[in-house]
Amino acid sequence: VTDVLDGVRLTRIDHVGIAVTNLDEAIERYRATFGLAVVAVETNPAQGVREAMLKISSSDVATPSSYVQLLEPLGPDTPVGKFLARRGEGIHHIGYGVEDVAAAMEILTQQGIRVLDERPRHGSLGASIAFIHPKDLNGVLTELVQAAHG
Ligand code: MC0
Repeated sequence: VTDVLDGVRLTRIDHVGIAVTNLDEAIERYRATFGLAVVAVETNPAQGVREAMLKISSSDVATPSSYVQLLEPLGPDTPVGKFLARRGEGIHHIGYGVEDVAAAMEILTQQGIRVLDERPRHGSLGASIAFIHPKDLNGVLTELVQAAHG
């Protein structure tokens, strides 16, 4: 992250979030199709989801993994629940890696981009996250992910 004019530096694609109606069935489908390892299944009440992270392994050990994130809503009146009702299953958001999510949020806010969170929130695998409004990024709900260290 440098300054406002340069925008926010994205380091990688951290995950692709996919809205699903049945998490356990979706996990089995992705496992059987791609042989992905399930590294975590977590419930995040604040985000209204039960979710699984499936690791896409890189052959280069220096490159951090990226993930398929399967998202099942905890109820109809949650972001993923509303998305499923309106659009059905499919890609819900893209998560990009950043080094410093709080600094990134500040830069985007100064640029007039709508950051949906006032402060970083808890994401999968201990990450700090923030969402950007899909209408400000060409219809794609976008998440910034500062991975947990150690
Ligand atoms: C809604 N819209 C989307 C969208 N959801 N567009 C693209 N991708 C999505 N996922 C569009 C609608 O179609 C509508 O467009 C417009 O945005 C406003 O929709 P709305 O129904 O008025 O608004 P809401 O109440 O559904 O809110 C949408 C919004 C919300 C994106 C602001 O879902 C939100 O704050 N999401 C961030 C949190 C989140 O999604 N959490 C779940 C994943 P039209 O053209 O019809 O007006 S949690 C997660 O993933 C964590 C655990 C992690 O990664 O670690």
